[in-house]
Amino acid sequence: MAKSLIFYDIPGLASPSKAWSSNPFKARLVLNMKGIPYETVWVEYPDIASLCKKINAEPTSFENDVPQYTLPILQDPNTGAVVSESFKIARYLDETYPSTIKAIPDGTEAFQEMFLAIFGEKMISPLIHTMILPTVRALTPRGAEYFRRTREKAFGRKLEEIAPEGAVWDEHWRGVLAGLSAIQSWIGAGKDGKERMFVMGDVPSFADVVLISHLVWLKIVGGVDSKAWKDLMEADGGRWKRLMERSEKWIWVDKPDVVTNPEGVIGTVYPAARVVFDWLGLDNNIGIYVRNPPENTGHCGVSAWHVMLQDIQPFVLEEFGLTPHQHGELHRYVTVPDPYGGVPVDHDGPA
Ligand SMILES: N[C@@H](CCC(=O)N[C@@H](CS)C(=O)NCC(=O)O)C(=O)O
Repeated sequence: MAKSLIFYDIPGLASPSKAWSSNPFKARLVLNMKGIPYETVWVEYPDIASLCKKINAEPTSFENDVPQYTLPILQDPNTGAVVSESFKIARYLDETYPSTIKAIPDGTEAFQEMFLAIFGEKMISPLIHTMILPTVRALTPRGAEYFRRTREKAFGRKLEEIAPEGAVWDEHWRGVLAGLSAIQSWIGAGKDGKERMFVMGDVPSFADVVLISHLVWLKIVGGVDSKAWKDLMEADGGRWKRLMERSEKWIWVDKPDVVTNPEGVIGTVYPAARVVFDWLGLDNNIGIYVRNPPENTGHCGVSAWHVMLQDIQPFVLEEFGLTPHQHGELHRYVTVPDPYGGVPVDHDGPA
């Protein structure tokens, strides 16, 4: 992969990364799971339509014959493609980068679409009602003005009147929890009685991305101290809490994630490396730090993509086999105590 992809997302103020929105998060999670390098371009709500016309991005729907433009959009300088809509982005990435984990595993296209549709029917209305106020409060002033104007027109009411705190909000919130419980009852446990973490079992797919991205939205705009988030973390026997914990490694924005194991920090894992670790089934049990020859100034980020897939993967396989290994077993390889040359790295989470 020669060039980094360009990912268009809507900025907010509720997190340092600016990301908050569930629809862009769906495509972002797919990119992160696949380990495909990209850079985010932040586009305010009122600028989305003009951006789309400029880069020839297709509208995602029509209202009274008027094209409606939405984010996320992905632009791929390697192929010239401009793709609107998160599910289409997932399909494009599966087809164009076939050596990465599939968001839509073969034969599941109809299932994934049906999951999206049923999630929309069960969840979107109660989610929008309960989250509309926290969302407008989490936007930039320009975004908030646009969001308020367009949503108040659509609902024919002030945002404050859509789901006022108290009985009305509570009823919509019960709808969110009931919808999630129904989904949990479908996923349930495998034949062995063990909890199925992902909709299809052990392997995440677009259906999980839909669930995770909405949980991320609730977490960011609602806040971890909100009643909603606390309820969610306890709902369905802690099942959504465990899903969030398992997914943490994919929830990041233009940043490397940092891997630790019980024996200590092994290294910093960039998106490209994540592909290899996932492919090997090593999860978070190993990390590798790679410098880009000849200048030796780079790291295993965007430009080391080919290196990671073609060279590092066979090397790791040959050296360590397919079973997870611990830090001590890597002692003969030089460790890199300070991979960023003085830039502090937070080993408890993304730097
Ligand atoms: N089905 C689309 C939905 C995209 C969508 O609705 N995006 C919203 C942000 S979450 C948007 O861009 N809205 C533009 C507007 O309200 O003008 C997808 O998954 O990409």
